[in-house]
Amino acid sequence: MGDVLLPLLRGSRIVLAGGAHDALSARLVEEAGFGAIWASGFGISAVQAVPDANILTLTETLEAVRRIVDAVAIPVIADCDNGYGNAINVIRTVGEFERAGAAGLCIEDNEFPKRCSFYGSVRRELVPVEEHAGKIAAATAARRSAGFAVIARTEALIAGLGLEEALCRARAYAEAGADAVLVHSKARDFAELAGFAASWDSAVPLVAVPTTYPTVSTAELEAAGFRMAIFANHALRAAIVAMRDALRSIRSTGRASSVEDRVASLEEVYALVGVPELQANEQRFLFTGSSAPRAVIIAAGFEPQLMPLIRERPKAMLEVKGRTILERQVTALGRCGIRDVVVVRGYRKEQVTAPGVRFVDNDRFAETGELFSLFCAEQALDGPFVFLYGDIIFEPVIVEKLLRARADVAVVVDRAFYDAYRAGLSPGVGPLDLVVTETPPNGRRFVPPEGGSRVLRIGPEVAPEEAHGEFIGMAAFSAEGAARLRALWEELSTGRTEGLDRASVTQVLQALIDRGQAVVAVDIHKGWMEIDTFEDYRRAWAEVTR
Ligand code: SPV
Ligand code: MG
Repeated sequence: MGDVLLPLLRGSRIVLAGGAHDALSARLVEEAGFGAIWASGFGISAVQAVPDANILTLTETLEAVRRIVDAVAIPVIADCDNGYGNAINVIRTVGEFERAGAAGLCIEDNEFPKRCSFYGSVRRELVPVEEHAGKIAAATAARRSAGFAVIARTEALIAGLGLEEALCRARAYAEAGADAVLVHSKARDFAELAGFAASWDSAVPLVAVPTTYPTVSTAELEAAGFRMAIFANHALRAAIVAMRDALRSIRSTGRASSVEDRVASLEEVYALVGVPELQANEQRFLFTGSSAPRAVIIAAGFEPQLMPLIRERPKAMLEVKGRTILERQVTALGRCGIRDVVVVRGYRKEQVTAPGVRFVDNDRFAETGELFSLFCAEQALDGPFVFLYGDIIFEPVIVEKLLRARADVAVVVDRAFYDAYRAGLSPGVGPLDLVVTETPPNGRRFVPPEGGSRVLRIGPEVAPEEAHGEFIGMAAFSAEGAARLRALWEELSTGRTEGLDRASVTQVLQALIDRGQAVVAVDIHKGWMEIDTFEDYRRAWAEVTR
């Protein structure tokens, strides 16, 4: 992180530094667009619930700074109070904080132990100017990189020693080699510091901390000659107000919902702490424990025909006799050895839960289709996988049969449709995903060919009278099949294929077939149901066992 702060301090524009007290607040400072982090001794002490008075040791502050540095890419200035002792202590302090990755540090001329500049009724004494100048010289001599910024801070105005003393100290520290001088003030307005800046006759840049004179603008600070403004404790103070407010509200109302609209969503927390990275790394590096493929369940869509049943939760979370559809699916997959299950959520995603599964979100579910949802889980498609819709209940034996298929792409086809349609049973409402294979199930008895029959056509365009069966919304891809699917997605995306965002899974299966890919039917005869309508849901309750 060396070499990044000094050019900022020596630039012509003022740099804004946000105070952070831990890694998360540092991320928020960075997210808000500040140019640097001030690792605040006041804040780092406050989150341990101790005063800012050298109560915490160098080691404790160093640990906090290390975590802050690890969490952000912008330069971090370590607030090192008085350097934790004399010039000899400062040598070690510089070594430690530079090695921890700080871009620079700040050392103030308070005696050890220091007291926060704003505390009233406490002893306040400064070390002699020569002593502090010696500490600054020691700091610049101890740094390994010349880019590691040493900021000297004078508390002369805080201690009531007046402008002349402040200028004299600041000049001495600049001459001792400081890269910048922080001149601290607890005046209620900017006049005191403006007076200081007007008399400042050195090229060494000035730093201000507008805490007690908050009405000054950064433009005014810049015009007065300051090159850095540190907003040292505002994130911490904002957090205290928000935490207190939320806790009191929950306590008085007895309900967490009373604060739901003013707390960060869990997803926001996940994003801040790097859960997407964790998920990606799991997929890259974790051994899943077996050679079983993973399963990808698409449960993102909103289906208006099921309102108001799905007002509060998506279809996959509907309960059938005490267990949700998703839970039933996960259990059935688990019985077949599939433990790595990825669920693509969208509509009411916060309601989608199931033990032991991983989630991927399709936040554009309202304007996208199944294929888009499937490719939201693209990282899960880098090996063999079973695909299924989030609205089917099925016997585990169907998955077992599918897993035994030796095909790169296999789809489960219910041959009962053929007989039921010919027996005059209604095919149901809405378009069905029907299938034409190369072997029509002629006659009363039928044994599919070894290895399954190839699918010729699949999707809602297949008319019931020509269909040989119904696709149940479950398919398996070998590693090779998955690679072909990904290649096709890549081809269609690159070609900006019209309607791709809304494409269905059967459309992509048909596109694979049209490109010569063998898609094999795994035949079943009943043993599953789809929840697409109220009537389906009612039937599921009547027929499914607990
Ligand atoms: C800190 O944030 O710890 C500082 C700035 O040193 S101040 O609290 O304003 O002294
Ligand atoms: Mg401090």
